[in-house]
Amino acid sequence: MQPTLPVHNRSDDTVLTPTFVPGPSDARWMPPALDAALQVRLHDLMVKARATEEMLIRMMRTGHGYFWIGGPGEEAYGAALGLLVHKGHGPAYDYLHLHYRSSAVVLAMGSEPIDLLRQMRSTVTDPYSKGRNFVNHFAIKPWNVVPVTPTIETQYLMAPGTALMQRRHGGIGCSIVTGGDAGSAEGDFYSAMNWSTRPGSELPVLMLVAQNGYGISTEASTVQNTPHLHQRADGFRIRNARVDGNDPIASWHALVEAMDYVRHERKPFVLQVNCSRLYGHSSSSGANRHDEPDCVQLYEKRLVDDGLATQTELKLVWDKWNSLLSDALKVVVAEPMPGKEHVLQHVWYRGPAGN
Ligand SMILES: Cc1ncc(C[n+]2csc(CCOP(=O)(O)OP(=O)(O)O)c2C)c(N)n1
Repeated sequence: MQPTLPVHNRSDDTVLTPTFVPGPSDARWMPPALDAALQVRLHDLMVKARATEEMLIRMMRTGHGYFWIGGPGEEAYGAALGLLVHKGHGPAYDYLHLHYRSSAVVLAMGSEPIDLLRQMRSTVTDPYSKGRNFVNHFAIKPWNVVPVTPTIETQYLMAPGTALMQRRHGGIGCSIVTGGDAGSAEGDFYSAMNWSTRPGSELPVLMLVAQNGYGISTEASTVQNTPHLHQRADGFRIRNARVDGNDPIASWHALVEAMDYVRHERKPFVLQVNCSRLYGHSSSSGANRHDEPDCVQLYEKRLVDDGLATQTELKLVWDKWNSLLSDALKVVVAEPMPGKEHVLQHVWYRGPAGN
């Protein structure tokens, strides 16, 4: 028997209107204007993601979860990306092949923080894996978010698969794939670029490489002979660019330019986003705070300097999300873990006890 989900107050302000409503011919992609309201909204979403990640780390430290890995430091470009996704189900919409630092992306798309807490604690109410996978491993079928894999970079080579379908389907939907700099040294990254550029069969894939300078404890400069990994795309004649991923405004504009190209030219684009890894690799390296540029702090200073927010208003945003997260934790700690009756659910096994 499936447990009944407890009622949880949803944070209604996370419900987003679609960035683009497809017309009969999917005429032209129209990203929303980055006006003052949207700049403030970007901050709200970045804090939503940061506060959620810091709660996940607290859960790991206090016995409400085991292993933590996540995205503090990737909120700026992540929030911008989440808002720009053409969100929906099926080939007319974007497919997302994300990695384990993509919390800001799915939270900006409208996911609820409580669901990340559920996966952190491995409760049966975890909507992404029913308590089977570790945190930040999303799978959201109604939004074409394909399951995040713990194996790094395999997602790069899956993206051309959904993009091939989208090429045949037509329209403006594209396949978006994110990953890290170390993983981009692996063969899947190069195979993905090759599959996306077969003459006459070019594919609408937006490939993002988050350059944080490390692969676990290995410095990037000891593995690849350039920090400008986007230039690897030159060899495949793929259009490419690099942006300060700690700057949500710059990231927004870079993403709009790249997406506009991929959606309408139906060809790939490689975008490198330089960002920080604020709590190290994962709980296996301690999940302690590192002294690197903090995109949320940088953006808050800018919002105040530009007269778009006051310190008091910024604090209210933090208070709102921290309070929502505390309430969410109280709900999640009371939820059940998977039982033996769940073992054969949602698996390929088709026997008497399966479904
Ligand atoms: C195929 C594969 N090889 C190795 C690993 C072990 N591993 C996990 S994370 C990681 C480093 C990834 O670094 P990077 O791609 O730069 O991403 P980051 O964690 O820095 O965001 C490695 C080697 C793995 N999970 N999968």
